[in-house]
Amino acid sequence: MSDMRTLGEFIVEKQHEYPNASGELSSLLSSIRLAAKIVNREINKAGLADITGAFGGENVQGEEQQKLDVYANEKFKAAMAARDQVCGVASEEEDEAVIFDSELSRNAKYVILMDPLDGSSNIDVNVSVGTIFSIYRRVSPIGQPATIDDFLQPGNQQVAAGYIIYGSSTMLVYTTGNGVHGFTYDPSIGAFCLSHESMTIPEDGKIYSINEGNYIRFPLGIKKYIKYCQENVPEEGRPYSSRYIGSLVSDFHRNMLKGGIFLYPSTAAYPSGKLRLLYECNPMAFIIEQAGGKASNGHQRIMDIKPTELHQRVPFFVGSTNMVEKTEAFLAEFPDED
Ligand code: P6P
Repeated sequence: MSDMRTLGEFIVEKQHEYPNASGELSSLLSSIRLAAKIVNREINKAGLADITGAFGGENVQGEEQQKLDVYANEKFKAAMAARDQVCGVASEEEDEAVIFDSELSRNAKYVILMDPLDGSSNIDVNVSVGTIFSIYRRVSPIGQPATIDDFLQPGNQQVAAGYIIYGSSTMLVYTTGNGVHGFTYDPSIGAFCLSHESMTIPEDGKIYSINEGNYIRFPLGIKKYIKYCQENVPEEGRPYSSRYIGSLVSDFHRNMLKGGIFLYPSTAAYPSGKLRLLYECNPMAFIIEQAGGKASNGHQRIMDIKPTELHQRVPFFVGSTNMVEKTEAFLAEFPDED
């Protein structure tokens, strides 16, 4: 139930938790809030406006760009640039990191990495999509242009992360390392209102989310885990449920509220896994850990992985701690033959 505290009020209220906060991170989160409102408006019109369907381009992943992908990317970049809070942006939709080189941007303390519209192929079929963002303090000297090292930091260095889910209602969920808080957009007042303070994920669950169409090439341990879910009947007698939307933010959000696990292992098409470490796995890992859950690549904590390239992919297992640990146990017990 919303208590009518808006996201803006909440950010200011929590700012005191950072003794040396200069308000820049708060201002950056406000920019994200603005861009989210703009993108939300366009998504809600998608069925009506000529903005659905393919844009005709491809992103660095070789994936066909949907018009709203490009639109969302431009709006979030513009919101960041407008207020000079970041010295650079890395995006799924940009081959290279975008370095802002104005006088003010060179003095900015933060960089942001984002998937501006995750799951966008679902837009035309009216399935929820999302924006994912990850914020770091730069490691390069202030006053200079950002460098690639600012973006290739391990997830354990994040200062904030969050997602916006454009669904039956639009929500913004974020963490700055002091719990996870969810805000539901009220279009009648144009504000995100606190609706889920201090979100936590149950340490166990009965939902597993995986694209079983890739089963044949899953690692043996994953095949064993899936069979475990299908054959094992928890004490309560209810079997596990398979729920997979094909939109990471949607599957993640449902599992966080109800308990569950999302799995994207290595597959034939994606030998290193499909999801990107920097702007999908790390932010979701930060959020899930702050909510009491776990995120790994099957044998290592996601946020401890040292990135080597901007768009690198990793196997991704995220959700209720007991379920992630069960998956890791199966992968350890049944390692694939090399
Ligand atoms: P598949 C969307 O393209 C995405 O990046 C995630 O949002 C989603 O979880 C995953 O890919 C779906 O991939 O191979 O199952 O269609």
